[in-house]
Amino acid sequence: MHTHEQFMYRALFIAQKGLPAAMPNPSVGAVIFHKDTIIGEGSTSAFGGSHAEINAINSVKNKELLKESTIYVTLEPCSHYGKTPPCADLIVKMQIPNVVIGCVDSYAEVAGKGIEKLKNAGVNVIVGILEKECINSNKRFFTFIQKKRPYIILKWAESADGFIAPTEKNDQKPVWISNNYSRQLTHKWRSEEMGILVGTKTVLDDNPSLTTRDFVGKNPVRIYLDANHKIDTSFAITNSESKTICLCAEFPLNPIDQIIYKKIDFNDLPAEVNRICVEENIQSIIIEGGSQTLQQFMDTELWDEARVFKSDAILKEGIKAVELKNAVQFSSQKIQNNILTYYKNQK
Ligand code: AOF
Ligand code: ZN
Repeated sequence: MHTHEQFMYRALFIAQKGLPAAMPNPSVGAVIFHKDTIIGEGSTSAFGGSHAEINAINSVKNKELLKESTIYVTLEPCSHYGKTPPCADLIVKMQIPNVVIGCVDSYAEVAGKGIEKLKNAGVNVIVGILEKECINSNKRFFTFIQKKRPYIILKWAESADGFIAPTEKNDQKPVWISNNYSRQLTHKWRSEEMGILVGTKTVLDDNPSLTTRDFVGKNPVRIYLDANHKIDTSFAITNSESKTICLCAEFPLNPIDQIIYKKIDFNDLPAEVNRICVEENIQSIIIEGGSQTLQQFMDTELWDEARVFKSDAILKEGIKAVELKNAVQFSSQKIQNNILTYYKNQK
């Protein structure tokens, strides 16, 4: 006998394929089960494309079988006319008698109306199978809608003795930065988020491009802090490789062509960054330094995940690494260069 959980796990697995291309739309997985066979599957297409239910239904060869099937979906089928017609209507039209849903959609246009539509049409509906996992599979989407801020990932590398970088006089290059594996992984991580943010000092010291050049993936929107316009066109972050936003205290006298300038209050940095992200529809950001910027987010509790490369190197002195607060350690995988993942310990 199969359980609802087994099919929902499969739907969750399929849903992963849709990210990051579907963002800021959530990625959903749909599995259609008939008697003892899975007859159709689908995930959300790239942003603006079709929803998971349509893709799954389209993949079924014999549409007659739908009338005796169960469709498993990780998210409540939509009830609104967005870029596509409502999935709930399609399910009713195809006469699928059973719908098993992972979690309710918080998006105001849907928010239970999809379930209502199905029930009103006489469909059997079960809600809440692997609910936590389904919400987590679209953590960026749910954070953005429910908390009105982006999902925030803090990322840094630190030495075994807790330094984020050597001091200037001790100009030893940190070993993890030259490591191919960690660099590629960092670029993969960048491709998974809609935005990437760094402070002024990081741009001045490291001259980063903040692109995904070592991984096939989309460049996130670059956001850099530059209160007093110290960063000129000699820095890679100002090139035209991706959309770039400069957060400043006053608009510049000589703006750089391709940069979008946003005035913010630097006394309230995390809240201001969130405001700009909401304005620009940036659903998630990865913050890659420096330590001061990272610490400000950590201290105000406006963060969701911290990914820390822990090196074996001993630096003895340098810039102190970020102090973790309210964090639960999630994983320590030696095989992955000692990457530690923390999640905020929700109150
Ligand atoms: C579904 N199945 O696979 C996804 C859903 O602009 P649209 O038409 O693409 O609609 C976007 C909204 O639809 C999005 O905010 C979310 O509420 C829901 N996403 N719904 O039935 C899917 N991705
Ligand atoms: Zn839909």
